[in-house]
Amino acid sequence: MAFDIPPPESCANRVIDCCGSTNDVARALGERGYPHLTWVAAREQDSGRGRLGRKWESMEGNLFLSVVVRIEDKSRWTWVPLAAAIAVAHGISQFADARIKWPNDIWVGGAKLGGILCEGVGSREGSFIIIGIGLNCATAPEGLDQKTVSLSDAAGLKVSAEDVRAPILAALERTLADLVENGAQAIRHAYEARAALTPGLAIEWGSGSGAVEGLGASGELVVVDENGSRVRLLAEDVKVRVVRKAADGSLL
Ligand code: BT5
Repeated sequence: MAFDIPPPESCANRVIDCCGSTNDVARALGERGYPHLTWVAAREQDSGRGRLGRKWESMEGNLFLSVVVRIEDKSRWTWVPLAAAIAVAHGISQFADARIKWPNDIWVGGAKLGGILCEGVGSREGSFIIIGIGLNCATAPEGLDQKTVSLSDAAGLKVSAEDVRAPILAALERTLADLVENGAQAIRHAYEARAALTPGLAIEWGSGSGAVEGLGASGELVVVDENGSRVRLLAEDVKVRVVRKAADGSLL
């Protein structure tokens, strides 16, 4: 079943019953000029999406949250996905010790707990970014091409979308303010403290394989490929898979 986008006035800073994708509802809010950090969440989402047209399995009881982000200095924009991931990890820290799998996955124990989809929008009201956060609070989907986990299972107690929404929004406000005021360095340090793809880890991406070096100047993942060449992976382009760990930083 497809849902029409509800009137924006009835969605701003609210939990709505259902929609196709909360990112589309937030986009409509942004296009109407709603300010920085306006959010919308849905109890049900029937066309949740990930990057590159992938599907986001959206089961009832999980968090589907999208936020309008207005940051004037566009040189900061490439850091917004990592800032969002840091905010999610901090926002759920009372329930789980989450890692960030570059660029946008939230991992617990090597399984995917959540994902973030950032979309840039140009509009007459000014350009903005939509941060879309999907988090398996109650239930994780089964039978996917990667391991998944729910926050309730990770925490060993029932955790609802209501329990995490406000802490995540508060952490997002702090992290984005940090990015605006202090620049990428603040985000880089917070990311490194929670990075799942640590230096030396052997990974594969769309067209190659190599070892992780770290983050580049724009938040891209710098890797050294099999030929010893440095390659810069951009968040919008790649799906990264861990192969196995190289303790000395070399390829295995
Ligand atoms: C993401 O994409 O991880 C970003 C997901 C963002 C979802 C939120 S929900 C609120 C807002 N509204 C939307 O429509 N989207 C955002 P990506 O890196 O492309 O990962 C997609 C992959 O994750 C899929 O191909 C599956 O392998 C896996 N996956 C799908 N649903 C999952 C789930 N519920 N839990 C864990 N993994 C999932």
